[in-house]
Amino acid sequence: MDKKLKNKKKIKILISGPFAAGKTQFIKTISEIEPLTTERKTTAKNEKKVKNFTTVAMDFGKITIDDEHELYLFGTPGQSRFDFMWEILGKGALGIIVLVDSTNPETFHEARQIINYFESRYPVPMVVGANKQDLPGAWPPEMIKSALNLDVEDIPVVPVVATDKESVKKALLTLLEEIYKEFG
Ligand SMILES: Nc1nc2c(ncn2[C@@H]2O[C@H](COP(=O)(O)OP(=O)(O)O)[C@@H](O)[C@H]2O)c(=O)[nH]1
Ligand SMILES: [Mg+2]
Repeated sequence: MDKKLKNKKKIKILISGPFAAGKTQFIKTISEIEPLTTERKTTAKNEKKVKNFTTVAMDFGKITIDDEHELYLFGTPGQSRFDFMWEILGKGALGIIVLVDSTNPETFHEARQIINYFESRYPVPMVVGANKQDLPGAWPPEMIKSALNLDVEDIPVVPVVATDKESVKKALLTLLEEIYKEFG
């Protein structure tokens, strides 16, 4: 194997957030490899109305940021009945992006619970992605910041369109800046 490739520093990032926030999409958009996903047919009726497939274990994708660094993206399942996976996937993560569907305030409470979970279990740098900013009725990041009660915490809330590569890249770079601040 190419020595340079072998020596690339692997940075593990978690992509979390409620059901249908856009986690699988986010990883699909940016991954250089065909992302591994574990989507299955949605069974719960209320979830089926939102989409037909859901992530049951994880999504996985990879992106090279420069000659020395590779990001490994692990998407968590959204529903809390799968939260045992959060614990497994959280191990060794250097940062977390919590995606929120900006058009669906009903999910904000769950987003806040996910943030609480990772703050207590895996206190690493976090960025909240206010996703689906391309859709009408999307709450702006500042409003989501207040709704999630993040005003006093040092967690950036950035606008995201998970279907747009540049937007996904920007969110990841914001998180990397937070990671560098923390770990140098
Ligand atoms: N318009 C729009 N649709 C999005 C965006 N991100 C995700 N979606 C759609 O929202 C739905 C849920 O996304 P998905 O990635 O499956 O959510 P997950 O449950 O968090 O993995 C899918 O139909 C996506 O195509 C976005 O930024 N804009
Ligand atoms: Mg998914």
